[in-house]
Amino acid sequence: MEAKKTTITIDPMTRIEGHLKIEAVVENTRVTEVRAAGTLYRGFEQILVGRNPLDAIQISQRFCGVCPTPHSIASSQALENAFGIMPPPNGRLIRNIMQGANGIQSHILHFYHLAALDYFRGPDAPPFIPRYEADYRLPSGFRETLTNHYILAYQMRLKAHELCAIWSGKMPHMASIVPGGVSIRPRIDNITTSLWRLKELRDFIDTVYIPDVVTIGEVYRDYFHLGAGCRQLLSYGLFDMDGEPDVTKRKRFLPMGRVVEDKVASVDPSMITEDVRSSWYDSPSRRQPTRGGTVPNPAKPGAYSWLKSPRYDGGVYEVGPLARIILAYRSNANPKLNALLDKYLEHFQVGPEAMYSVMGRHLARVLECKLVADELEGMIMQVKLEAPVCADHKIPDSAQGMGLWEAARGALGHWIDIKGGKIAGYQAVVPTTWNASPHDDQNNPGPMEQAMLGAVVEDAENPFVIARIARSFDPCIACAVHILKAGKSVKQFRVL
Ligand code: NFE
Ligand code: MG
Repeated sequence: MEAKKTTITIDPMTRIEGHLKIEAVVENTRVTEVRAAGTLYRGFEQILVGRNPLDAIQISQRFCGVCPTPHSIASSQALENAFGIMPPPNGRLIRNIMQGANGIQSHILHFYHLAALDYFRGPDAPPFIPRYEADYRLPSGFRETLTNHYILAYQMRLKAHELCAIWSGKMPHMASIVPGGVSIRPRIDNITTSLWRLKELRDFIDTVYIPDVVTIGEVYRDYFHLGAGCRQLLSYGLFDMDGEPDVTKRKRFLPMGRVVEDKVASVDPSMITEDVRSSWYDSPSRRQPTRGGTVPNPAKPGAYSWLKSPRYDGGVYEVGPLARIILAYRSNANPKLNALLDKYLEHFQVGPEAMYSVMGRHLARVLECKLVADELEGMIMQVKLEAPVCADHKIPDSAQGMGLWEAARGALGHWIDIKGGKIAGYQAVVPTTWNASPHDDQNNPGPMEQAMLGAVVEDAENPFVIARIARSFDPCIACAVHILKAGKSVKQFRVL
């Protein structure tokens, strides 16, 4: 019998950040080919060239309104690496607090305002309609509860934004990150007002967010066995715990490393390259970010995405909460995390391998949120009122620097090349570039593309399974210049 072959296009994918298009070939209900495309051009790397290096911290934050905090930190770390300085303990701690607050805000945003509506039917009123009809399995009583939590989650995000802004001046886009540390001097009221906001957030995570993820996980247990992806994980590690200048040796609360075939491996930043075979760029392929280029060509034959394909030693790697949590778990880096994850694996009657899945990503995200929120209190209490917050710097005439950090969505790297005291080159390799990357030079699909292969789509007119897999990665294709082609054709949109 001839196979029934259909191509499904979801463009734009809604309830994510930025502009993502998914094209999936379905043969006899199974997904056999996927192309994930970033349809928004990010021109920031060129905008930075020729400017004062200090501008990078402010401009690179504008990559995105959800994750300005990690961009400003990665950028300042790249500058510090180039200048040969490190922040004093107070500067390091205050950055960790801002990062923690931003991560908590981002995870709550992703679960309640982007992903949860994949699993529960919201009220029959905007913004909850129009919606697609999926297999909404929760008993009807949960509809009201989750709608209330959806609204409560906005208030919690406000608290998390405030927790960050107490130290950053404002959110989004922060004023206080500077090379060598931060520009805010701690006062007793910064500390006390941070603590009570954190307490409310911790209560919400413990009594609302975790139980809601567990409730959804219980009725969608099959999603622990769907959307595995590439099963290779990469993390640069979250929160600096000491002032070691070499980032690969620095102690981090969640470690730097990789997981390959369930074994832990180290990270050598020189193994990171970006392929552009499938990307609309004419710059050379498989270049390290220190030598990378960004030369757009929207007419490039065979290309289908504005995202490049970051690879580690040529291999495909997933980044994000799943990578951080499984790497920490496999490295026994944090006994509290291992106990927490074991408790929920037992609850769901699955092994750690089931974390490579749609529901595994949601579970990793909420457990990380708890772990980070619990850890922040100690960091806030360690801030010293009279101690320095920043090291002095001098802009060198010529230098290179690298900042490796974690954003909510995963491993984030900024690379700067300074010549004549100005930015000569700037490359950022962001989490969603890894996760939503297109096919690479060896034709290997990116992590999200791989996660969709083999998925069963019963109704090509309503491919909600593909949307659930995409959203489990919390993709963000953010913040740059649209490329528009004027023309008469009217595009057909499927909004999921
Ligand atoms: Ni725009 Fe971001 C995060 C970064 S993108 S949200 O988290 O860096 O992948
Ligand atoms: Mg880049």
